[in-house]
This record gives sequence, C-alpha cells and structure tokens, in this order.
Amino acid sequence: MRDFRLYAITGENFHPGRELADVMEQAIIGGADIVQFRDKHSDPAERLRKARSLRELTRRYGIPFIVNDHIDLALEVDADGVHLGQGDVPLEEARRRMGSKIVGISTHAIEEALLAQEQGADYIGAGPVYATQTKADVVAPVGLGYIREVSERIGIPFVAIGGIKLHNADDVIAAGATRLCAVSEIVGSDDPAEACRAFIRILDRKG
Ligand code: TZP
Ligand code: MG
Repeated sequence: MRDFRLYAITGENFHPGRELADVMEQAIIGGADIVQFRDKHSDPAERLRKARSLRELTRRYGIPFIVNDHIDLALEVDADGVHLGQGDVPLEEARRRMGSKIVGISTHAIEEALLAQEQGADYIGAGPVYATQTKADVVAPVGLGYIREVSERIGIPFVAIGGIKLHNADDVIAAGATRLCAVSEIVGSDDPAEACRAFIRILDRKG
C-alpha cells in the first residue's frame, strides 16, 4: 500500500454543527494523508451517503479512503480499504472479500500484531497508547512500551492511535512511531487544518 504519515479518523460528535466532509477536507488540506470513516451511530442509508461524500472527497485529493467495520459499505463505495478490530470479521475473510484492497487491523498486544502480520494485514493500528474518551469499549492504554515493541518486532506499517495529541506526539515518535492517528485532536479542533499542520511539523522534525 502507499505509505502515509497522518491518519485522520472521523468523529462527528466532536464537531457539532459542522459538516463531516468540510471538516475532513480541512484535515486533508492540513496534511492528513489517509482518511477513515468511523461511524457507530448513523443508520445504513445515512452511512452510505456519508461514505459516498468522503469517497468523492478523498478521490479529489488523491488519498486513500478506509471504511471502519463495514466491508459491504467499503466495497459499495469503492473505498481503498477497510479497518477492523479484533472482534470484527476474521482477517482471512476480510482479505478474501477485499482482494487486493487495504485491510488494516487494530492491535493491543504483540501477539495480535504478529498474527495480523502473518495473516497478511496491510497495516496495523497500535494502541490505545493513552487513555481516550473517543472509543467507548476501548481496552486499557497500552502505553509507549507497546509502540516500542511493535517498532522493533513488526515489519508491516503500523500507526499509533489513542489519546494522541499535539502535546504528546513527540513522545510517541520517540518511542518508534513514524505514523500517527488521531480523532479528537484533529476533528475536535476549531481549525482541523492547523491541527494537522502542527502534527506534520512534529513528524517532519523527527522524520
Ligand atoms: N481505536 C483505538 S483508540 C481509538 C480508536 C478508534 C480512538 C482514538 O481517538 P482519539 O480521540 O484520537 O483518542
Ligand atoms: Mg470494528
């Protein structure tokens, strides 16, 4: 897959009154170079409408578009890939259905990361690094030790996620991450483009 550095995930509850596609466009303008549509609340018709608008947006900017959870939806809107958690469809089945498209997997322990790599995930999420309010059912924070471990033992791309803010991004990078993912720090910002620019400046400093 084409590499990326700043992974922006949608989180509509962080920007009431602002349009999803507008917020994500600002993130892209600021430097987010991959976008994931994560939506646990909309009904299927609404989800399809939103996914289509983000597909159109990301295509316009030439960056990958990933759908969280829903393989059917990812295929229907011709997303570039799908992102799955440990409790979702098994990776083999996702791979079978997605073909050569991107399959990303969330991991919280090195055994999960090694298995995802062995089973052919294109990238893994590693986290939650810090406590996060964004995900209700999230496991306890895994800390920077997990980022260090993944950076030393995993060969496929990994992105650090969970409680990543501009004030702690340096520490996450120092632990070995070269790709960062954020929800609230980007889409909850009054200026998502500037938030992304600030992340990119930090990544550039260490890159
Ligand atoms: N998966 C692990 S932590 C998380 C997800 C989707 C939420 C990250 O959100 P935030 O606001 O960047 O902490
Ligand atoms: Mg999931």
